[in-house]
Amino acid sequence: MASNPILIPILGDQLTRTIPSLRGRTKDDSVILMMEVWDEATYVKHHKQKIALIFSAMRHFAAELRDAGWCVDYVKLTDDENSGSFTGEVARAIERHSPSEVRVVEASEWRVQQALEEWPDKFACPVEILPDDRFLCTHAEFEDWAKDRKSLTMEFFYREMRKKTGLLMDGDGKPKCGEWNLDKQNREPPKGEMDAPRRPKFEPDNITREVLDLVTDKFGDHFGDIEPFEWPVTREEAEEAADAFFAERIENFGPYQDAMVHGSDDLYHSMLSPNINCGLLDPLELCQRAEKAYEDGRAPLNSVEGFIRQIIGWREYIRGFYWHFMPGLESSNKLNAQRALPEFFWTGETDMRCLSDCIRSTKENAHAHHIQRLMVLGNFCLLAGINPRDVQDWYLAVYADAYDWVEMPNVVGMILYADGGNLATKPYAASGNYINKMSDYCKECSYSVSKKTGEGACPFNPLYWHFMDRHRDRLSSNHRIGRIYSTWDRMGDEKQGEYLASAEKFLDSLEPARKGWARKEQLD
Ligand code: FAD
Ligand code: DLZ
Ligand code: SF4
Repeated sequence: MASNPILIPILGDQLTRTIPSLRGRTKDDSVILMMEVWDEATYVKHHKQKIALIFSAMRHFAAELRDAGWCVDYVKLTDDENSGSFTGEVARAIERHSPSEVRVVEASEWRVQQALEEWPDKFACPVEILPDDRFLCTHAEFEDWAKDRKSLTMEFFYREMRKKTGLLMDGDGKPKCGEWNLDKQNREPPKGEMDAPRRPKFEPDNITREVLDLVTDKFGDHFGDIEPFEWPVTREEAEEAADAFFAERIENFGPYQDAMVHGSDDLYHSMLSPNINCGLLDPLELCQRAEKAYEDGRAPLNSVEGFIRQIIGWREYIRGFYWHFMPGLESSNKLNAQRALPEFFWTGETDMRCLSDCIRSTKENAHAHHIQRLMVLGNFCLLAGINPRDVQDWYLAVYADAYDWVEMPNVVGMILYADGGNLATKPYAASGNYINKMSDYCKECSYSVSKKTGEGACPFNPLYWHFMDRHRDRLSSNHRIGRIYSTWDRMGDEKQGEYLASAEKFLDSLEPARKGWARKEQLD
């Protein structure tokens, strides 16, 4: 080992063997630093499985690097001198190793990047912060695309990314089969029970078992079940999960992307986001595998295009959008939503069958699929006027794939329209009809989806009109949704009054969440 090695901190979502900070380095000139720190584990009270997944994946990653001959300095959460923060741990590591330089890849989150940018002033040795090239679109490319545009429509960004990657393109710059986006073919309601093949389960090994005990001991008051813990925690396992998706589920991924079935938590989704986001899977490689499935005739174009669009379209766009609008995005509340998140988001105790099933899946798996997050949980928060701070905290805490670069634009922009329409051209607001069409939830719900107002009516029905009515000033001029006001006006005062009174009665009945679910209670 060199007497003044290069110190390479690797954060919990940078578990990629080809990460830029390792490139060009040798096992003899570098020390890799990995840190389990209290600050990261508690800035919101993450779901127990999320902490377990990250700690276990970090410990396995460190073990693999050591097996490959690298020197890894691994700080465990319970180590005596652990300072509890990235900055504190890098400072201590500098004392231990006297490095010639610190090399780190930029953080994915604003909060952490602010801390990293203070390191050059804090530490006596040089600090180099490298771009994260695991994303396909650089910050500069996104800014270049966004500048001078009136609206940042994802579809146009996505086309640029198709051209850049060459995915599903024919030779002369045109999309394969002549169309960029086949979303219209991807809106099938569920058919019967839909016995989609389940994702593979991974039995916890000794490293994971130790982490599960640690999480139970230290984070017992956090939301969510710790067991069964089935997530992949190594690259090998994550690849096995991806193999199963490409072998068994991608074929039906497209058509049933928006379908919801009570008790069926995976359906045809890939369930790969927690592993992509912590670095165990490469997003571009996954898209190339999807394209290959199409070329080999194993999956139809609408499924493959849909999957690729989610990754090189939505995922990349969301990341660019986050950095473009931070730090203001975090506090945006253009609809002035002030209601507290209801307690049932944490307990699952509600008679609304759709919500209780989505919250159950969230609690059991630290996961819910996209349309559940968007059109059930998100739609409810939008219509009920839940304040964006509470909603952000909830989504950030409860999902194994949640980091604020991806959670925040989805919450603030996509579900709450709290950014005033920079991300979505209209609010994703819907009555019970939509949920009934796309799921089997309503038939056994204690509310009636066909009843519009009064006792026993599906709460989404009056909430929808209450939302439209209270935001008329802003929404009536929106070309995608404004026409709905002629339906509202045709109802007349009496019918409108019934909708508004039903909604208000329901809203008054909501019990606000007790403090301490999402964040530790502050002592006065
Ligand atoms: P699949 O349905 O198999 O989709 C494939 C991949 O596409 C996903 O793994 C993911 O990487 C990507 N993707 C799809 N939609 C989006 C999107 N809107 N934004 C970014 N990536 C997308 N995703 C997260 O990774 N982390 C989050 O914290 C997160 N928070 C969300 C909050 C809300 C309110 C909403 C509406 C969506 C959120 N999403 C988030 C996006 C999406 O719900 C999840 O990526 C998806 O459910 C993950 O499951 P999957 O891997 O089976 O996805
Ligand atoms: C989410 C998370 C958690 C719970 N704990 C840690 C940790 O102890 N150490 C670590 O390196 N990373 C952790 N992470 C992921 C980080 O929050 C994530 O890497 C950064 O926030 C990226 O900006
Ligand atoms: Fe949800 Fe309404 Fe359907 Fe019940 S009736 S499951 S509350 S949409």
